[in-house]
Parts: sequence; structure tokens; C-alpha cells
Amino acid sequence: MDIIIIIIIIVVVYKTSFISAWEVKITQQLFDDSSHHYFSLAEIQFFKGNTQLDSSMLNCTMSSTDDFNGMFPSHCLDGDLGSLCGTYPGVPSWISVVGPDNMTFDKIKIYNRDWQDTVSGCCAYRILNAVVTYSVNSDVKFSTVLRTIDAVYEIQVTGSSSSHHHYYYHY
Ligand SMILES: [Ca+2]
Repeated sequence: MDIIIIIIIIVVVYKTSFISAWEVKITQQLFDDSSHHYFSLAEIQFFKGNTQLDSSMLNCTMSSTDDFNGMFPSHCLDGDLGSLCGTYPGVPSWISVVGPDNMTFDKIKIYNRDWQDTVSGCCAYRILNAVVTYSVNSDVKFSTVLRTIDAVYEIQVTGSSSSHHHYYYHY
């Protein structure tokens, strides 16, 4: 009897923790090895107003990890704009960030690889045509396509809709 109760509690806690999560997923819809449509990003940040969410409360996973170059998933959220997270060539790529439902945000910032100089730097084009999807409890609230090659992408999140803005850094 006690074991049954414990199992029920575990199931309830598991389901509650699963349900109370949001996910932002960046998916490369193209898959072309010759064009290197996988990811290498510098950072993904979330803001409520001007306040950045505590990234230590978020979790990043990826479709694969470029271990050889040390592009671990944690590097998407480590606050270091010089450390890269990256997937490995050869598989369709996605990068997912999951956070608790009580951490709300209204802006996502995605720092592309070599965001300081996307012209002479490496590989900014890899993110082109990626789809950014925001979902709560696996229910998709919006998705937007990154149709330009930018240094930093800003995605405004308002209610169930979004607007996609982008801008460039100039040095
Ligand atoms: Ca980083």
C-alpha cells in the first residue's frame, strides 16, 4: 500500500514538473551537409523587461554536440558571449532551452556565432531559415523563422503571438 502511494506521488510530481515547463526550440529545417546547416551559437538569453532571467534555472539540450570543439549545450546559457554551443554535422539540428513556468519572459536574444563580426567571422549563415518555436506544456504558442543572417536576433514575445526583430552590431 505504501509503495503504491509513493508511486502515485512520484507520478504526480513528475507530471507536475513536466507540465509546468516552457520550451524554446531552435530547429534547422534545412538539412544539407554541403551547406553546413547545423548550429553554432554564442548565447541564448531571456528577458522580462530589462531584467535577464537567471540562466542557471534553465536547461539546454541539443540534437547532437560538437564535442571535438567543446561546443557543449551549457555554453548556450553560460553568460559568456565568447563560448559557443554547437551541434554536430550530419544530423538535422535543434537546440532546446527549457525553463519553469513561473519564469516568464517577453524577449529572447540569440547571439549568433562570431556575432561581433558576422561578415569576416565564421559560419553566421548556419542559422539561416531556422525555426524558433515557443511552447508551454508542449502546446506551441508561436513559431517564427529567422530569414536573415544576423549578429543578434531579438524575438519579442507578447501573449500568444510574437514579432521578430533583428539588428546588427557595428564596430
Ligand atoms: Ca556562451
